Amino acid sequence: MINVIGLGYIGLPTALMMASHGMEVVGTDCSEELVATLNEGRTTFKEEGLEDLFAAAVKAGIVFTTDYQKAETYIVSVPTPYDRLSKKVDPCYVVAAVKTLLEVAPQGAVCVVESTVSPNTIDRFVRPLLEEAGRTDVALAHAPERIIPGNMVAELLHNNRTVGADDPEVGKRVAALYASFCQGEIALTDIRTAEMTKVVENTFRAVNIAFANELAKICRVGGMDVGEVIRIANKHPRVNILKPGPGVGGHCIPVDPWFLVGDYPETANFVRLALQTNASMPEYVMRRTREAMEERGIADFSKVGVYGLTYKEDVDDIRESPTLQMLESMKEHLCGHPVKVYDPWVDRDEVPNQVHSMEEFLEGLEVVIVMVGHSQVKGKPEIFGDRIVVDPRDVMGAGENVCKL
Ligand code: SAJ
Repeated sequence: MINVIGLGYIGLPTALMMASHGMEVVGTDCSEELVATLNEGRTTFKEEGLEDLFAAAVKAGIVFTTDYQKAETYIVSVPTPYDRLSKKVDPCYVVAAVKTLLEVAPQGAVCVVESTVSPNTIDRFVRPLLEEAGRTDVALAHAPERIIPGNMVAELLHNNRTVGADDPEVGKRVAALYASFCQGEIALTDIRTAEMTKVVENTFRAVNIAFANELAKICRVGGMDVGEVIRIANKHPRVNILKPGPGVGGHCIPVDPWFLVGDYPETANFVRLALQTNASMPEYVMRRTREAMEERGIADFSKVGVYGLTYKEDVDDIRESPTLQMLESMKEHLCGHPVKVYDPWVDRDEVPNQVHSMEEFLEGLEVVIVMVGHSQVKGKPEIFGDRIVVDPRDVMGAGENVCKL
């Protein structure tokens, strides 16, 4: 039996995938509310293909509970926040999960950590737990997740994966488990290397986006179209620059690279600068909006609305979203009058002055900042009528009223 610990954005699809591929799976989460929702037959977030996968897993007999089980294999997929001051990974949830599973794990069980951790976290914080509990019979492995929100189900099936283990035989057993649904290649390595590759992958993306964002600023000063520059440069067979935008959000790309900076402050200079560049973008969009307003003689910020609250298009996740970052920096400029915000993917009230329909949103607005290119508006500037559209993601197409980064 497999006990998946943590049923969030990664644990839930993973548990469902395993159950729907014939494995006996129990999903455990500390949130009674979340477990109750799943047991009522409802998924806890929106994701392409998740409903069908959920139905297949329920049919196959998946169980959701708050209790840890006696299982041959544990998959730990709990959050790993970072400490905002030290920038280091905070392994408290992983530690708590492993401590609890050790209380019930049978002899020789395998504990696979899927949560993203920085290199050495397992050696420093998890391995000692086994020793303290007198449970060195439990084998450790690390199989960092790689799936992208918005395409999680397809990526679970097709992405290559990494499995790090102390014992190559354990590595092979864990790889065989993933291979029952994963059609990608599964690389076997040791635990530290697996930890490092995960952080490196997200750091690579953060650095590439930072380069694109810096190019956007350079092109603005130099009077060039950054979109066209990148499009043409990317025709080179060895160049692949990502897209500039209003900042970088989500729980991974703006967070994981800090683990390297936190652990290697003397050496990770380039990474630090990339993160700072990305973090400067929401404020940059604000300034760009002011410029666009000044050019058209608009001074009143109550005429400005922000479209999009999630960290990227067509997902409902708002963690670390550029919009939240921008609203925070706007507070100073707005003297306590929050701008109107609308996101069709976010039903719940998350920020002040959030509205829940496009009609209500557009009423009285002269300027719309499109922070997220949801399919609802992508390529459809007519939705915003003759309003000024600030378009930091370059998703609205060309238009007299459209202002790019
Ligand atoms: N973004 C840009 N420009 C781009 C691409 C993205 O500004 O060209 C922004 C997005 O709008 C968003 C942020 O970056 O705000 C991050 O989004 P993303 O789509 O790049 O990545 P995530 O955070 O959804 O998922 C990443 C993925 N990592 C890599 O592609 C290396 C995913 O495979 C990981 O599983 C995930 O992090 C994770 O959980 O670690």
